[in-house]
Amino acid sequence: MGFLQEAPQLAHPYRDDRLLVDLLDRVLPAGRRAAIDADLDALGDYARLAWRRVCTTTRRKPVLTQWDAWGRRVDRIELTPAWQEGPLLTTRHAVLAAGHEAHPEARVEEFARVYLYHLASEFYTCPLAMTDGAATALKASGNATLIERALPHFLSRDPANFWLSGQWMTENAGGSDVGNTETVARRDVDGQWRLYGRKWFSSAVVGEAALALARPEGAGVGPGALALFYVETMDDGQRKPELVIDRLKDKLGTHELPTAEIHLEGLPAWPVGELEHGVRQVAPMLNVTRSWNAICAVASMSRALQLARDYARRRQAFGRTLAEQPLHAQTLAGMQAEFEAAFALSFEVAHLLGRTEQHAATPQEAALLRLLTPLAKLWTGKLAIKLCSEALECFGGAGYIEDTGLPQLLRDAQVYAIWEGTTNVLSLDALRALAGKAPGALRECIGHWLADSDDMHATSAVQHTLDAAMRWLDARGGQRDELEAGARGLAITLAR
Ligand code: MFK
Ligand code: FAD
Repeated sequence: MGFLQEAPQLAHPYRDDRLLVDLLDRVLPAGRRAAIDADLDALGDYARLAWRRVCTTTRRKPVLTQWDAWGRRVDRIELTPAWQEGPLLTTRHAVLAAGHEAHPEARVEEFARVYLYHLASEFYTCPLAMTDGAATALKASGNATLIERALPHFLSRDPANFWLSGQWMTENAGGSDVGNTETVARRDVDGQWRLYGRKWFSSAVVGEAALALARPEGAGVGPGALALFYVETMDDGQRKPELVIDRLKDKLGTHELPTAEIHLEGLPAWPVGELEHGVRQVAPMLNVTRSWNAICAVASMSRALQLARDYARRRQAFGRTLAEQPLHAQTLAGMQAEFEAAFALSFEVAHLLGRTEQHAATPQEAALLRLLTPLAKLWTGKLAIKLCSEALECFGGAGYIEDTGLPQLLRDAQVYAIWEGTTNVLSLDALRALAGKAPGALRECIGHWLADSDDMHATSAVQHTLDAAMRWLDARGGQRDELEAGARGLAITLAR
């Protein structure tokens, strides 16, 4: 046999991650820093084992069996091994529970765990994000009955007691524009609400609960008339017959994640709050899942880059290693710089989220969080695709070959920009945040950054963006359309 190329080796995802370790050393008080070390170490170990599994086994997709041998409807979903291990890993290492502890660093501690666990989890983090979002939205609703009922499960440290929650928003008629929702909520004579309709994407279909948007019967049209409902999907370990799984979707990536089309045929439901303004009520969930999305996008970039850097030291071309080739080294350095910026922005969101939730944030920080959440989600979503694509190229032809485990990084990265609000929808959301309730506080905050910056070009670009957002607030007709058409450019400029 002739020359054999060494495969890239994964460094320890926690112990060898300079960025993460430095961040935690800087942000956390010494006692807290020491307390989370064992969980992070264990999640890093698990991530390494999972990478070995990716490289040595044929990947599997979940399988839906709708009928049993005797003709009974069962809608049973067989999950991949990582998904079966999900509840144990999540609860043992307090992935969700950590984020809801009562101290301002709680979200940083949670998202450090998410960052380490995400790729190993095979997108089990998707329903985890939604469960975290549901816990946050229920807390914000102040609905004591539902909080008491669901949160002990969502935030449990015991796998036997742990529940996942879905987020049932998207329908055929509208994923971005949920005002087109067709699902109807009807009230029985005994006062029980029930949901009737079809949800077109449901990624936590194996979960035990969900928050769902629906239109109470007789309510008006449009988004303002939607209500937010809490549902449970299981009865005595069996899926409720009023929840029918039509099929699992065949997707470009996130293959291990069972994303289903479902029908609701009178599924019992409980209003989370008032019977209108459901979008307003679900917004805390959206902001949490968007923060998860940013952290998970950064985790994908980190993995792709770490492997590409390692490979550059193992692969020779034209008489020296790729790492010694100036142009290849420059390519990697450029990618690393973009990744580090995305990492900093995403963890800044985590930091601000924790401070805001624990009432430790200034009004400026709270306003900044509202803006940075869509910016971090949209920018990291796009950057993950770009960096994963570039990283695959760093392996040459090997980057295109399935059993290296590499192509999956690119396939999976494409989803970050689509779900939880597309790039355009979030660019408009960023405009809304800039023009929203606290533009003064935001401008003041951004003004402080600009005062510290010696980059004249960036300063004038940001000023231009802020001015455009303010004009958008007051604009009408064609002028408003023109400003909206530029929203993506404004958002990316601000994020950078
Ligand atoms: C592994 C990685 C982890 C990620 C897991 C992801 C799993 C994937 C699951 C999904 O994809 S779930 C589906 C996600 N769907 C979306 O994200 C919907 C995208 N569309 C939007 O975000 C639209 O902009 C929106 C639905 C919000 C538009 O609805 P409306 O009702 O036409 O908008 P409007 O009038 O702007 O907002 C209604 C209220 O909500 C307003 O408050 P008020 O009623 O008090 O005026 C808004 O200010 C408020 N609001 C909207 N977005 C908000 C918000 N408040 C705070 N934060 C936000 N982001
Ligand atoms: P559309 O809303 O039709 O958007 C099409 C295009 O139009 C996009 O490019 C968008 O940016 C653009 N666009 C729309 N409005 C505007 C505007 N005003 N200005 C400029 N451009 C605009 N949803 C759930 O509710 N629960 C889930 O569990 C879930 N899981 C998912 C899992 C996967 C793998 C995927 C891919 C999606 C999932 N979704 C889920 C759905 C996802 O949230 C939606 O697909 C997404 O919000 C976009 O909605 P849409 O598909 O209807 O696209």
